[in-house]
Amino acid sequence: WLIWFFMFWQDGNGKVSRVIRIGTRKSQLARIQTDSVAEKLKELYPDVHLEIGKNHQSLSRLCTIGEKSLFTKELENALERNEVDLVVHSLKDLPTTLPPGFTIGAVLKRENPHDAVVLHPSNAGKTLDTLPENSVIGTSSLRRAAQLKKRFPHLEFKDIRGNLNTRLKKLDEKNDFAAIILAAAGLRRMGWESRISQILEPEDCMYAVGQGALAVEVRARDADILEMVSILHDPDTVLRCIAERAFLKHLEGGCSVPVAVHTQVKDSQLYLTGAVYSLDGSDSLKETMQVSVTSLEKVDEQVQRVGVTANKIPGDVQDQAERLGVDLANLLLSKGAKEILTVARQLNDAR
Ligand code: DPM
Repeated sequence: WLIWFFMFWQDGNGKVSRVIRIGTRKSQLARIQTDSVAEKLKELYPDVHLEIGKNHQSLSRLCTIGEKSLFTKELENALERNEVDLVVHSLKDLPTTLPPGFTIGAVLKRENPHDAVVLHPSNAGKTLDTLPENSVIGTSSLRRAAQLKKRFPHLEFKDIRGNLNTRLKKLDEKNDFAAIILAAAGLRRMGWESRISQILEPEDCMYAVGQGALAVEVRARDADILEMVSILHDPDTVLRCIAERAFLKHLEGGCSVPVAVHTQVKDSQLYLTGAVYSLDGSDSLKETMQVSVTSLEKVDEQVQRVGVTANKIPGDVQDQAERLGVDLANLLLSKGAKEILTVARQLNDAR
C-alpha cells in the first residue's frame, strides 16, 4: 500500500502548515521565474511554507526535435523522488507530450508573446529594416531565422547560444552581431526591457508555441498540489496554449522546428493562426481557423490535454481548443506541411 509522507513546518505561533518545495534550475531567468510563482503562491496561501530547493542542473535546451523529451533528467527525477513538489518552466520549453506521471498543473497569464530586437549599442536608433546590408543577426531559433530571412533578405543570420546573460554579453562586448532576437517576455523578466528596440509584429515574425507563458509542472497524481496550483491558471492563456500545443503536436513538430503561431480570444471566439516554414522561409504555409469557446456544460474532470490539467476550466471548451489545433494542423498537412518540415529537419540535422 501507499504511504504518503507530508512534511510540516511550524511557525513561531505554533501554527502548522505544509512545506511545499519548489525545484529550480540555476540560470538567472529560471530563478526569476521560480521566484515570481513562489511570490504568487505565498500571497494566495499565506499558511503554506514555500522552500525553493537547491539549484538543479540546467540543460541548454529543454525540448528536442520530435516528441522525445530530453529534459526529464534532473528536475523531473527530483519531482518523481518527491524531493520537490513543483517546478516552474517557460511553457515553450515543455514538450507537447510529457513523460508519464507528470502534468502541467498551471499555465499563468501570458505576457507579451512576441519576439523583440536587441541592437548592438553601435546601431542605436536602427530597425531590422534600416540596418545596413549584410548585418549579422544572432538567433539559433529556426522559427525566427526562417521568417526573418524571408522578410528581411538584406540581413544575415547566425547562431548564438547560451543563456540570456551570455547572449547579451556576446552582443555588447564583441562586434559579431548587429542585433539579436529574443522573446520580449524573457527580456522583461530579466529587467532588460529598456534594451528592446523593436517588437516584431505577426507580419514580420510569429511567435513559438507557448511563448511568454509560465507553466508549473507537478506530479500528475498529487491531487493536493494540483488543487493548490490550479488557482494560478489563466483561462484565456490555457485555451490559447492548448490550441497551440495541439497544433504543434499534431504536426509532429518538436520545439525546434520552424513552426510559429498567433492566437487570440475575442468575443468568445478562439483564433489560431499557424504556419510552417522551410529553413530559408522561401516555402511556407499559413492558415487561420477559429472556434467558439462557450461552455455548454461545466464538467470537472481529471483529464490531461497536451500535458495540461485544468480542472476548473470547462472540459468542453478545452476540447474545442484542442480540436482547433488538430484541425488547423490537418489543414496544413493536407497542403504539404509534412514535406516542408521533413526537409527542414533533414537540412538542419545535416548542418
Ligand atoms: C525554444 C526556442 C528558444 C527557447 C525556439 C524558438 C529560443 C532559442 C534561441 C523552444 N526555447 O523560440 O523558436 O533563441 O536560440 C527560451 C527563451 C524563453 C523560454 C528565450 C527566448 C523566455 C521566453 C518565454 C529559449 N525559452 O526565446 O528569447 O518564457 O517564452
